[in-house]
Amino acid sequence: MRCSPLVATVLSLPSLIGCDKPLTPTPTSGPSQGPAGAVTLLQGSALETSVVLDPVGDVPFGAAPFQDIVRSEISKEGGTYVLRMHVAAPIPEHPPLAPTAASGIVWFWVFNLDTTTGPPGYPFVPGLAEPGKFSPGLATPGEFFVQVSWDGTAFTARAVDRRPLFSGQEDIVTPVTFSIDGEVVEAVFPAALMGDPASFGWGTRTADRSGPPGSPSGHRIDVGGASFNPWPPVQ
Ligand SMILES: [Ca+2]
Repeated sequence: MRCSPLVATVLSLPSLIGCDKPLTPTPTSGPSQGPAGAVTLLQGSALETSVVLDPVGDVPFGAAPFQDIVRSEISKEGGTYVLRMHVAAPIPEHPPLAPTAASGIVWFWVFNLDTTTGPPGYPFVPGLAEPGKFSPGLATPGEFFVQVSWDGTAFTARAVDRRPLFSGQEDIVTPVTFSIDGEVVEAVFPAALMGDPASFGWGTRTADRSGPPGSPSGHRIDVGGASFNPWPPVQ
């Protein structure tokens, strides 16, 4: 991978925290309830929002409730995407790492920019297709993703553009602004970082990581509703 010096444009939201700053999660109200998998559109002044709900308690491996996705959301305001994920319990300031998460925990949003292709390689091992574990075809055909990670010491967040992998180049990693507030994980990135496509599929995942990215050691914990949901949101 190679890192981009570009840092995400930040909306003027008081809850946002720079990606290199310590986090102090605080409780918030519970997530909105509704039928699992529903996609709704909330449209106001220059704001588009897509919301997808997911059941509580559908995580394997005895995973913690703070890895259980219950609501996923993306909004676009101007040239900026705001990503939110509600989980079933507040995320601790120092989340404990289960054996399947010896190297960390990840909350992420995946973007499928081209439904006919999927880049091979990072962060997945080409050819790995073991059920329940990551594989190029199973877990993430998306060309772009944003993830908030806990490695046992610190939280970080980054956007990963996997499109260069199509031509044998390295993926592009860019730090992004994020926050954790109780049950809500939020990340912000400029649409230009993804090429600002008019339409795409998006979805959320949580995962355990027991080895470094690219090793056959990831376990998917939860998928927020359908693997991919339409953007722009359906009306
Ligand atoms: Ca869930």
